[in-house]
This record gives sequence, structure tokens and C-alpha cells, in this order.
Amino acid sequence: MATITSQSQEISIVDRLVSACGGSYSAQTRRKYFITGPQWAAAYEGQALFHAPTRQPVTPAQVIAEYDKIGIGYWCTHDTDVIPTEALGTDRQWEILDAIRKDLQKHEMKCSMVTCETFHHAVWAAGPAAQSPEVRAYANQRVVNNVEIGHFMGAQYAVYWPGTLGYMLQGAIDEIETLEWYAQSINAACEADIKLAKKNNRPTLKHCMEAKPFEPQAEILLPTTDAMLAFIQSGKLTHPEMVGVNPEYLHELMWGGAPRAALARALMAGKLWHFDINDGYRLKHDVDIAVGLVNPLDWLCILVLLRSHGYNGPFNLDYKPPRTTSNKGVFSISFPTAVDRFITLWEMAGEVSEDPIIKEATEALKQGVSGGKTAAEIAKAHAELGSLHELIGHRLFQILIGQNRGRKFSV
Ligand code: GLO
Ligand code: MG
Ligand code: MG
Repeated sequence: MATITSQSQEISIVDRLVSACGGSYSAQTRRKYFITGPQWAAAYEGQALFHAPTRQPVTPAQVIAEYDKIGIGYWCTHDTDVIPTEALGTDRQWEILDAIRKDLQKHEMKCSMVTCETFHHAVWAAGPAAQSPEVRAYANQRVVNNVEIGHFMGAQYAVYWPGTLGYMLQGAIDEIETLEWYAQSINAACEADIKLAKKNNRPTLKHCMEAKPFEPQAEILLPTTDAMLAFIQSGKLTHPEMVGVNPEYLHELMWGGAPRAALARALMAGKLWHFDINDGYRLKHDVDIAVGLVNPLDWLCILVLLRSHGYNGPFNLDYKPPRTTSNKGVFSISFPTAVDRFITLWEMAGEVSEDPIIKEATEALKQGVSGGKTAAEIAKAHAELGSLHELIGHRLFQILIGQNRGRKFSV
């Protein structure tokens, strides 16, 4: 292979290999799915505690135009991704949002969700439910402003990730007081929403809470989706019917949970309204790898569950393109390939539900075997049928790699 000596050669090898991969869907096809693209994910510059940025800033207008080209029909944002903190709630805020709204219209895209940033700015050093009443009053103002932004932008969802609701030092805060104060902010958002929805002649937003077990705080008061489901039902919310959850795949994996089981519990509670899709590793950091690159089999199974239980909310691409990806690569590789893996896994999940072998095995398992009353008799009667569990596991693997459609290796 010839030595690469120029940027145009770099670009040409990347482009050539991208198209050699094939298997990409058209923008029109991609738009049929409720896939949402965050402003912050595409604009992420690669920075972290130990990492300097590797990419240049990109504006909302660029992100929207690129998402449109790819076929991502929905855009979402934190308030401060697009509005400087000092301009929040001012005329400047509405000017910025008006320009973005026009851009979205021009690209026939919609704003699906708005989320209030309560973790980055120094004002959140002690979290959004800090001991200081001034901080809490400011937090209330911010979530109410976020609801106003949501109605202005035509969003259906508001998300809350209370990553700073916790502590670094044990004993410094009272957990119950903090949670009660946090509930007051959610109540402020819901109560304002009822009024704003009426005024704007729109339905109220769906308020979704997103858990993450650790980071940025050492200990987090609502670390899992289950904790949030309990919080919603704690009696402290004035409008629990307006509040649901936005689980993130990796956040459930990070604490060692089974994301599919966490999603199942949220579905059963009727609270699975929004879903951040990505990938990563158990008991590690929030590496936000793109969907399906680490645990494709788990992802396939998750989508089977969501399809079979009628989940109809957004699939939000909350992941971080790796630092090794360029600005160009973010839009030519990261986003289109993530969308395409999602669509493939989603369609494959449909295949799983229709697969005659899985269907027959599942029906047989559900029917069970008659032939006994005592523990020993029942166990003996079922001794053979149980092997079908492992066969289902194998069949899922076959579907994942296409063996069910005749893919073979000659060995
Ligand atoms: C961070 C979270 C974050 C949220 C976002 C939406 O770990 O995943 O990206 O999803 O703030 O509220
Ligand atoms: Mg998230
Ligand atoms: Mg994450």
C-alpha cells in the first residue's frame, strides 16, 4: 500500500472504505424510524477530564443540516447547548431559538426533546437540589424555562438527568431533604407545563427522568431507572402521571444491571417514554459507544422486547463519537452507521419474533408438560423440554449472524 502523504489521500481511503462497507439505508428509509439526534452528541469535541478536544466546534445549524442529509428526522438539545447561560430567559434566547426553529422547518425536521442542563455550570457545584434556597429557586426557574422552550420548539418530551444529585463526601447532605427538594423542581416544571400547554393549545410534555449510577458525583441519590420509578411513586410528586423515565442503555449496564430487564420493569410500570441508545461495558465508565458495537446480541434481544410490548417512543442517539473520529467522520461514519445498525437490529428483532423455531420452542415451553404432581415428578416430566432455552440462545446467535438465512462458513 502506498504511503499516505496528504489529507486528501486520507479522506479518499476513508471514503472508499466507507462505501466498500455497503449496507447503508437511504435517508428516506432512515427517516421512517423515530430516531432522534442530540445536538450535544454531534457537537462533542472529544474532551474529558484527561482528554483535550480532538474536534472543532459545530453549530446547531451544521448539526441540523447534517442530520437531515443522513435522514435523522428529529433533533434534541440541552438549553445550554445552544443558549449561553447568561442569555437564558432573555430576548436573546428567543432569537436563537427562533433561528433554530426556522432551520428545522427548512429541513423538515422536528425538535423532539429539550433537556435542562443542571450539571455543567459552577452554579450546580452542589447539584440542582442544593442546600441553598437560591440555587433551588434558580433550578426551578431553569426547568420552567426549559418547559417554555419545549413548547416554543414543538417538542413532546423533556428529559432530566440529575447527575449532580448526590455527593462526593459522605454525611455532608441529608438525602431525604435533597430528594424532597428535587421533587419540588420536578413539580415546578409540571405545574408550569400545565399552564403553558393550555396557553399554547398543546398537550403537556412528557417529563422523563434519566438515571446514571455514578459520574459526575461519587454517590448518586437516584442511581438507577428503578430508583426513579420509586421516586415517581414516592408521593412527593404533585403530577406523577406526567413523569416517566428515559433509561440509557449503558447507564443500566454500568451498575451491573441487565438493561433489558430494567426496560421491562419500566414498560410494566407504563413509564418507558424515552430511550437513550448506545453501548459500552459493564461496571466501567460512561464511555457512550455507539449502539450495537459492543453488545449486539443484547441489543437484538432488547429490541425484541420493545417491539413485542409496543414501545413507541424515541430512540435517542446519546453517544459520543470516539476521539479518533474527525469532524467529517462524525457525519460520514458515526451517525449514519449507528442509525443503520439500529435499523438492522430493529428489523432483525422483527425476524426473531416471526422465527418459526423460536416461536415453536417458546410455545412448547409455555405449554409445559403434564405428567406429575410432586416436585420430583414435575421435574422429571420437564427434563427434556428445558433444553430449548439453550436452543433459543443459539437460534438468536444464528439470526444475528445471518445463519438462519443460509450464511455458511466453509471449514
Ligand atoms: C450523561 C447523560 C446525558 C443525558 C442528557 C440528557 O451521562 O447521558 O447525556 O442524556 O443530559 O438530559
Ligand atoms: Mg443519556
Ligand atoms: Mg451515557
